[in-house]
Amino acid sequence: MANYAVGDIQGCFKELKEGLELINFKSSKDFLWITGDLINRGPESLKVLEYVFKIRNSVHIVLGNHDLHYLNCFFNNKNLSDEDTFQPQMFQKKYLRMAKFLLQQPFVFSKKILTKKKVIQVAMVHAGIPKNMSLKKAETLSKLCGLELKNNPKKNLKKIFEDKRNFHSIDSFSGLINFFTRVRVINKNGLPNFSFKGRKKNIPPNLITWFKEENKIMNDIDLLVFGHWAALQGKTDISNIIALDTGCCWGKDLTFLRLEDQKKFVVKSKQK
Ligand SMILES: [Mn+2]
Repeated sequence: MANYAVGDIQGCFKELKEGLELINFKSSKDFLWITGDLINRGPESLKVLEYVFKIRNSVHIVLGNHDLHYLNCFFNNKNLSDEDTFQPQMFQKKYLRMAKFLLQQPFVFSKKILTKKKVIQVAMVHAGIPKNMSLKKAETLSKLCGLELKNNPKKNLKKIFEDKRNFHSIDSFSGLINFFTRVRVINKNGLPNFSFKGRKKNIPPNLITWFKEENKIMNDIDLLVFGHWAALQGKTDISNIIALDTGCCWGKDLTFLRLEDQKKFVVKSKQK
């Protein structure tokens, strides 16, 4: 039995299947950790969603911004943008159970796993974790946000995208979800700046990556995996905070990480 984390799949179904073959993934005994953004931008979101749903008892998922965008379009009949690549069938009534399945997924997930030598605590988030947040606090807040979403998907999904007043407050429902699912850089007060999306070397002087300075959550865990920021090219320069989005839908790679020994397995993208 092994645990494999995979970075942002974003509808790249062929690469996902190739990677699962490469690691010899067996849904009867292994677990696949998915860092969020399962769908959108790539060509086969529907197939990815159906496949992940099929093996749902063997996956751990955290929600990403594209997953939330899909849910917002689904529950609020929002119009798609020109860049969205969802299949039209994904909005039919019969996909309600898959949309509901996605809606149940957390923003922060953690589990203890057994390596050759010891038990380690591993956590996963799509984009990042606020600085002064213990694992317990992050998971509790993730659960509370999830409950609000499930209680009123229409109203609260809309809030995540439209409550712009609170986007930069990690004390609010929409601000915290935006942090968990969209952060890349923060200011000196630990608050997110959502406009910068580039490479690490181009970060403006008043901003830093969310993981650069000490993060409280790292006192509680041995390893943190995240996705979302393809321009990092898998590099954080911190050995136990691992970036797994390597831009598969942009023609780069899909990266898998075996959590037990942190060995990486890489599949070349078939996208242009
Ligand atoms: Mn993302």
